[in-house]
Amino acid sequence: MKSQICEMLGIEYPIFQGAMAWIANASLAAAVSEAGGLGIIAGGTAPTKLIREEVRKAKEITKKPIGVNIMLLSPYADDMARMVCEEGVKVVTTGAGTPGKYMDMWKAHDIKVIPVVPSVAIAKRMVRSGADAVIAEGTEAGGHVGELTTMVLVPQIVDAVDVPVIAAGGIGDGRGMAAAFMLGADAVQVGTRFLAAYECTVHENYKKRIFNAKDIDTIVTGRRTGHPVRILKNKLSRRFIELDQRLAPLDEYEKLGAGALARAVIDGDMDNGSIMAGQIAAIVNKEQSCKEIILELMTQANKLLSGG
Ligand code: TUI
Repeated sequence: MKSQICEMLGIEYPIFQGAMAWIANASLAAAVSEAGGLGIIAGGTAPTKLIREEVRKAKEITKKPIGVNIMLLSPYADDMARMVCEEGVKVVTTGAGTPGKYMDMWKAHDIKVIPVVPSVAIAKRMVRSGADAVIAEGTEAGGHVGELTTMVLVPQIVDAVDVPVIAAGGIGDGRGMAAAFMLGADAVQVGTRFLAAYECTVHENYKKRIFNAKDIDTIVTGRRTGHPVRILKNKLSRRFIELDQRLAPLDEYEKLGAGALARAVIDGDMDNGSIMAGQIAAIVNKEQSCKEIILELMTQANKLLSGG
C-alpha cells in the first residue's frame, strides 16, 4: 500500500496522526513518525513558543518527517506560520480555514502544504492556491467539523482534484482504512484511535472516557456559532444545548468554551471540560503503542484490500 503521498513525504505507511489540539505533542507525533506514519504536532490555540519547543523535542526523538498543524482560528496563526519555516518543518497541515496568505512563504521554504477541507468547493480552492494534497475530513471526526460524512466527501473530492486525498473522520481500524482506499483516498488520517496510545499524554480520565464511549456518545455543539465542535456528551455539552434552546447570544458560547479543552486534556475534568472525540471512539478499547496501532491498521487493511 505504498502510495503517492508516501513518496511525496518520505514516510513508510499512508497513515497521518490527527492533529488534536493540546494532545498531539512531541511525544505522540514523534512516536507515530518513528513507527512509519506521519506524526503531526497540533498548534491548536497554544502560543507559538510552546509549539516551537514541541517541534524541537520531536526532532530529538526521531529523524523521520514530522508535520505541524496550524489551526487558522488561532490568534497565533500568523506567528505559527513563520515558526514552521524557521524550524525547518517540511509538512504543514491546516484546519478551520483557508491558508492562502501563507502559501508563497511556505512554498519558498519547500514545505508541503496539506489543508483539511470539509467540501468540494473548498478543496478546489485550496488546490488552486497551491495545496500539495488535501485531507477530506468527514463530520464523524472529533473537534471542529463540517457537515458531510467521510463516505460522501472522499469520493467527491477525489473526483474534483488532481492531488492526493487523505481521508479523515471515522477511521479507527483497518476496516475504515480499507474503505477509505476503496473510495479513492491515498492515505488516512486517524485521530481518536491515537488517544489510546501509550505515548499519548492526554489525562487518564480522558482515555477512560474514550474506552467507555458508546456509538451515540458524541454530539456536535455550537452549530449556531458557525464553529461546530464534536465532543463526548457530558455536563458541558448539556450546557451548550441549553444555550441553543434559549437562543443565547453567541458570546455565551465563547465564554463556555474558553479553556474547556485544556480543562479536559490537562486537568482531567470530565464534567466541565471539552472532551473532543470522533464518532469512532466506541471501537477504541485498549491502550497500545503507536507502532502496534499502525501495524494493526496496515495488516488489517492490506488483508481486506487483497480480498482476504
Ligand atoms: O480543525 C479541525 N478540527 C479542530 S480544530 C480544534 S481547536 C478548536 N478549539 C476551540 C474551538 C474550535 C476549535 C479542534 N478540532 N478540523 C479541520 C477542519 N477544517 N474541519 C473543518 C475545517 C474547515 C472549515 C472551513 C476548513 C476550511 C474551511 O474553510 C472555510 C472557508 O470558507 O474558508
